Amino acid sequence: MTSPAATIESVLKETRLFPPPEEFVRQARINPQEYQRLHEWAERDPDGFWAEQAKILDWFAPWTQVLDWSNAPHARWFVGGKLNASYNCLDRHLANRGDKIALLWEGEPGDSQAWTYRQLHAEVCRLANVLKKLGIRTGDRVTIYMPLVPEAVAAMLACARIGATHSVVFGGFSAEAVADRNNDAGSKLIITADGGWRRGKIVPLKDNVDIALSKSPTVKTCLVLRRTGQPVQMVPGRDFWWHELMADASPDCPPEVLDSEHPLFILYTSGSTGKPKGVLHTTGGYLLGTALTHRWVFDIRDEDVYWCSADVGWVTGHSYVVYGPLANGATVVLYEGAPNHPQEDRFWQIIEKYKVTIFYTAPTAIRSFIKWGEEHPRKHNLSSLRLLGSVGEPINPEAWMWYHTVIGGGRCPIVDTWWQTETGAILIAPIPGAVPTKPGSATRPLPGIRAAVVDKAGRPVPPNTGGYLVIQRPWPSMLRTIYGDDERYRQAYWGQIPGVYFTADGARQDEDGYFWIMGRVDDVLNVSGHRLSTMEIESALVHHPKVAEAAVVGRPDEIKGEGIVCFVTLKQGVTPSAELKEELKAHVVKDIGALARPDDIRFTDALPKTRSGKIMRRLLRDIAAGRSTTGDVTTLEDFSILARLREEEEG
Ligand code: 6R9
Repeated sequence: MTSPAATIESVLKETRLFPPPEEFVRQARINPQEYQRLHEWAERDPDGFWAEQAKILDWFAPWTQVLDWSNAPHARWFVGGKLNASYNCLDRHLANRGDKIALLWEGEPGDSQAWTYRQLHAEVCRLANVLKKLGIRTGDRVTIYMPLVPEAVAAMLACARIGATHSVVFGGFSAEAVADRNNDAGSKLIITADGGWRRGKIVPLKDNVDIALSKSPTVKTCLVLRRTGQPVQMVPGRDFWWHELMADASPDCPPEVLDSEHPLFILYTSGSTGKPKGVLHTTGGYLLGTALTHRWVFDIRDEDVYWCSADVGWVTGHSYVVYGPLANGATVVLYEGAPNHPQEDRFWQIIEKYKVTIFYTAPTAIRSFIKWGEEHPRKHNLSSLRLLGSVGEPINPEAWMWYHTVIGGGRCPIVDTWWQTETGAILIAPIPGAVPTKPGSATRPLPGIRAAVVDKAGRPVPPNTGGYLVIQRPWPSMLRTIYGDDERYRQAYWGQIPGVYFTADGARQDEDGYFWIMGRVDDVLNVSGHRLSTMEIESALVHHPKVAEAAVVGRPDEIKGEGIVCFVTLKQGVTPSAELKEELKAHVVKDIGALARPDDIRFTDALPKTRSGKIMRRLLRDIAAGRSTTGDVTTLEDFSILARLREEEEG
C-alpha cells in the first residue's frame, strides 16, 4: 500500500482506462448518446434543462422562474414553487411502492428490521404529530443526535414534513460540539437515543445530551428513543420517551406546503477557522440535485438493493442514504456499527445477506479492507453487486484496482464521486453507462455543472497543471448561505476568485478533460474522509490550562488519508510528559469528539514563525511527514526552533 504522497506520484502516472462494460451500457439509464445530449442541452439552455429535470419531483404548485441570481451569490431556485421533501420521499410512492422495502436495517449486535414505504410513512407522520405536540412549528430548528437506526431517518423526514429545519449532529461528536451546534442554530428541541452500538460498546448519547443541554438554553425539549436499554436520566418536563409519545400519536399528518426555498436542513462542517460552518440547504433545489444525481450516477432501478455506508450525520448520509434514494423510491440498506465488528468481514456478510446491488463507501474504508486481507471478502458471495461508488477523498489507484477486482469481481463500474457538504449533491463523477473511468479520477462534471481548474486570478490553467477547482455557474443543490453568517458565505465561497464558487480543493485536468482532485488547499484536514479544521483542534488545545500555543497539521497516513499532528508549547513551569500527551489527546476528544483524536503530540519550546508572526505550517507539515525541508526558511524567526524540532524527531 502507498502513502498519499506516493499516491500523488502514482496518480500522475495513471493511464489505465476502463470503458463502461457493454452489458451495463445496454441497460443503462444514461447511455453515451443520452449523456452527450444532456451535456449539450445544459450548455445551450441551462434554465430549460433544469426546468425539465425538476419534473422528477412532485410539486404542489409550479415555479415562475427557474433561477433568480439577481442577488448573487444568494441564489433562489424554482422561485415560487411549492413542495414537501417528505411527500416526495414517501407519500408519492405509496400507490405503487407502498409494500416495497424502504429501509433494510441491521444493528451492530445483529438485530434487524425491514420497514416498507408504508411503515416509514406512518412512523414519520406520527413523529411529525409528536413534534407538533411538543411545540415545534414550521421554521423552528431541531437537532438530531442519534445512532444509525431507521428512526433517525424518520426523524429527519418528520422535520421535513412540518417544515422544521433539522440539524443532524454525528453521534461521534462530543457534548461540547452538540452544545455549540444547538446554540448556533438556536434549536428548540433535540431528538436522541439512550445510546448506540459501536464496536460492542455503548456510545452514551443521552448522557452527552444531558451535558450539552446544560449549555444550550434554546433547547427546551428532548425526545429519547430507547435503543441500547441502559438506564438514563430523564428530566421531568424536559425529556420524553419516544415510544410513550408515539403510542397515542395519530398517523395522519398532511405534509406542510413549503416554498422551494424553505430551509430543509443545516449541517455543520469544518472550514478554515475554528468555528464550524452551518451549511444551509433548502428544499426544491437540494431535493432535485440529490434525486437526479442518485438516478444518473447510481443508475438506480426499482429492483436494486442500494447501500451507502455513510452515517446520516454526514452530508453523504443526508443526500445518498436519505433524500436522494428515498425520493427515487429505492430500497436502502442501513448498518449501525463498525465494519470490523464482530469480524473484519461484516460488510461482506451484509452484502451477501441482503443481496446488495449497489455499494457506496469511502477510500479510507477500502484501505482498511485491503489491510485486513482479501480472505474476508473472499469468504462471501458478492455476485449481487453491479455498481460500486467512492466518496470523501481522492481514491488512490491501488485502492481503486483492489475495489474493482476483489469487491467488484472485475465486472462493476466504479463511480468516484466528487462533491462537498456545500454542493449538496455530486458534481463531478462518471455516469457508469456512459463515461470510461480512470483509476483515481472523478472524471467529468455532470450535465449542467460547469467546473474548471484556474489560478488565483480565475484564469484557466493549461492541461495537466495544478490549480484551484472552481464551479462557474450556480447549480440547484448549492448551499444558500452559512446559517446566520451571510458575509462568511459570500467571502469564503464567492469572494476568493472573481465570479466563481471556490471549492478549496486543488485539482488538475488531463488532456481528456478528466479532473484529478489533489485535496484541500485550505487548513482543512481530511481524516478518514471526515473534514476537520486545524484551527478547531488548535483552539481546543489552547483551552487546556497547561498549553500556551499550538499548531496542528496533517501528515500522510496509509489508512486515514491524513493523520493529526499537534505541535504544542507549554506554559511556563509545566513539564512535558507522556501522560500529558495522553491528557491533551483526551482533552481534544472531549472538546470535539473521538474523530479528532490527535495521532501525535510534539512538545516544543516555540513554534516556527515568520517575522510577521505567522506560523510556518508548510515547515511543520514537512517535519510531521518526516520530509526534508526544501522550502525557503530564511524568514524563520529562530532557526534553533527548527533544529530542536528535528532533534526531537530523530531522538
Ligand atoms: C461528500 C463529502 C468535501 C471534501 C472535498 C474534497 C474531498 C470528497 C472526493 C474528494 C477527491 C472525491 N472529497 N469527495 N476528494 N475525490 N471523490 O465528502 O463532503 O465532508 O464536505 O468533504 O472532501 O476535498 O472538498 P465533505
